Amino acid sequence: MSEELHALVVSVGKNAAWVSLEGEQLPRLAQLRRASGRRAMPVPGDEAEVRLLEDGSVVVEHLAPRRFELLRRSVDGRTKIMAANVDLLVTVTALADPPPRLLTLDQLLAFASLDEIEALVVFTKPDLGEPAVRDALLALYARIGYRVVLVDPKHGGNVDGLRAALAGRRALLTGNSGVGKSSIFRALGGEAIVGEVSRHGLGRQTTTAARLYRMNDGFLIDSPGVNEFGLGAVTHDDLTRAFVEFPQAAHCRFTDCKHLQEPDCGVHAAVAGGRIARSRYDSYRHMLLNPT
Ligand SMILES: Nc1nc2c(ncn2[C@@H]2O[C@H](COP(=O)(O)OP(=O)(O)O)[C@@H](O)[C@H]2O)c(=O)[nH]1
Ligand SMILES: [Mg+2]
Ligand SMILES: [Zn+2]
Repeated sequence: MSEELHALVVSVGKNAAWVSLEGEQLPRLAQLRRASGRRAMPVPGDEAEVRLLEDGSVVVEHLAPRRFELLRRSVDGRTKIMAANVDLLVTVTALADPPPRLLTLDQLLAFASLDEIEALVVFTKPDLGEPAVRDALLALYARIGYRVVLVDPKHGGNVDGLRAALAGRRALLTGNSGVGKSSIFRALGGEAIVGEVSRHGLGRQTTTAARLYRMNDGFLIDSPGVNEFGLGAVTHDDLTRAFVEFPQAAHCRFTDCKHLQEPDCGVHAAVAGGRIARSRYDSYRHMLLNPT
């Protein structure tokens, strides 16, 4: 006798995956079937049918079709699936320590826009940052149209506000190392599960593999780092659309304007007139000229 159950994939190793069974707090280690050579590798966020064997071991039988795949692209056109079924990309930026790196933030927002996934802009470490910088950044991204949340996960400031913004969402934390992603994950309750995973022997993998925490109807994934998120080769057209305030603020003389040296460029005029932030233009220019 064995039982077939619904599970969420938490973290994936070479031949096994940690899965969270419906109604259970702690993830279990599950074997991946090897029978078929072209079985799909699970990724965090996958929904799976698993079989619970009499001896207590778990086998992944079947992966449900994915509603969404978060892809890492490289310039040579290769892709890697980072996570499945995510519906919210949470960009985490510290106001200090490390200093805010707006290029990373803008890259992640463009990534979300090109992948047609909603983004939430989170700033951390308000206790360490300059109030003026904080206010300017909150205003800048809110004006573009993003939902912005300020949180201090270390001291518990506005954790409830962030929890409300994530309610029912299948969210992925992204951002540079040290900005507070794992602190957010813990502040929202993810620690117990991660702790148990390491205790059961995931070992070193906990630092590199993405980790998932079930939250009400949704989930939260703590990702290893932003370096994993390449945009690949992207055209100036796509990039202009991904910087969502550009098409609204600008009308260029040439329809194929790259907003670099062209005459009568509406984007340049909007930057000069303060309708597009210089930092956003700098990010656009950097991304266009240095594809990752
Ligand atoms: N002062 C302060 N420190 C924070 C805050 N959030 C995180 N930290 C600290 O920043 C460091 C890096 O946090 P961590 O969550 O590991 O960042 P991650 O690399 O993005 O996962 C840790 O020492 C945290 O305690 C915050 O809001 N204020
Ligand atoms: Mg971390
Ligand atoms: Zn232009």
